[in-house]
Amino acid sequence: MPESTPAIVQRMHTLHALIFDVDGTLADTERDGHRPAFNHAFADLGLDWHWDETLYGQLLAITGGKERIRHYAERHATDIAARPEFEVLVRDLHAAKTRHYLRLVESASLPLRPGVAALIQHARQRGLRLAIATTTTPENVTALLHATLGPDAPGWFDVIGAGDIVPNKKPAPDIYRWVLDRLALPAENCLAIEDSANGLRAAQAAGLRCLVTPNDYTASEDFSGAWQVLADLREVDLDAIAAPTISILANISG
Ligand code: XBP
Ligand code: MG
Repeated sequence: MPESTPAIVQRMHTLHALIFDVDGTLADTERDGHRPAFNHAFADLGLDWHWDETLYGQLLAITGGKERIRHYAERHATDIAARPEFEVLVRDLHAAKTRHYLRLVESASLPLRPGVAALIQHARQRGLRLAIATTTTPENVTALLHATLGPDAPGWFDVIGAGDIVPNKKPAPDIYRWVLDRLALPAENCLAIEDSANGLRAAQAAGLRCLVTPNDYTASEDFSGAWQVLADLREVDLDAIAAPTISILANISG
């Protein structure tokens, strides 16, 4: 063999876990769930704020409900944002909103998106581990899983990473790194499933391949670098996803 034949160093990766985003991925929760819950909370606390579908779509650029309230007030209600007790108001608004959202979820008015339940069941049958990495409040996750997949469903997920458990929300990678750490798995053995550019960026920054299933609010976003972009999870070929992949680590000249 010629002296300078490069040795190709390869590494096989097998899929061990699926890491699901929640809002917009598991279910279309934003327009008809979180948005009316915010509006009910504004009314409860005597504010004349109203987030219609168009405005809410713009506000979704800001992840995290408390962060979204703060962002809105600092631009559209500066007098209120300037109050010394503004942070107390944000906390009270978000607590009220979460109560309204949980009632909506528990009324089973937010179904899973197509293909989600089947993929979760198929992944469990194949012995893949499941996890959640979301910006939303933890009790919103368990309530949605309970309402759509039954009381045992939260226990199917080895790790549920949600909300304020990390300092920086998506598109920062914090929540995905937190979940990978608790799964005790390297990123290359996992696949993230997202609906938005913020979520894709967070997964990418954590070194994860990311499958994107856009929804009405995110359809026009930039999904550059996504591993796959599918209309919904009915199109997922789990056999293809779970097949070992090879990455070329280096070409080392002899
Ligand atoms: C979506 C979000 C969340 C929800 C509102 O989370 O950004 O903030 O819009 O939920 P993801 P909270 O797509 O990561 O699931 O009010 O509880 O934050
Ligand atoms: Mg999402």
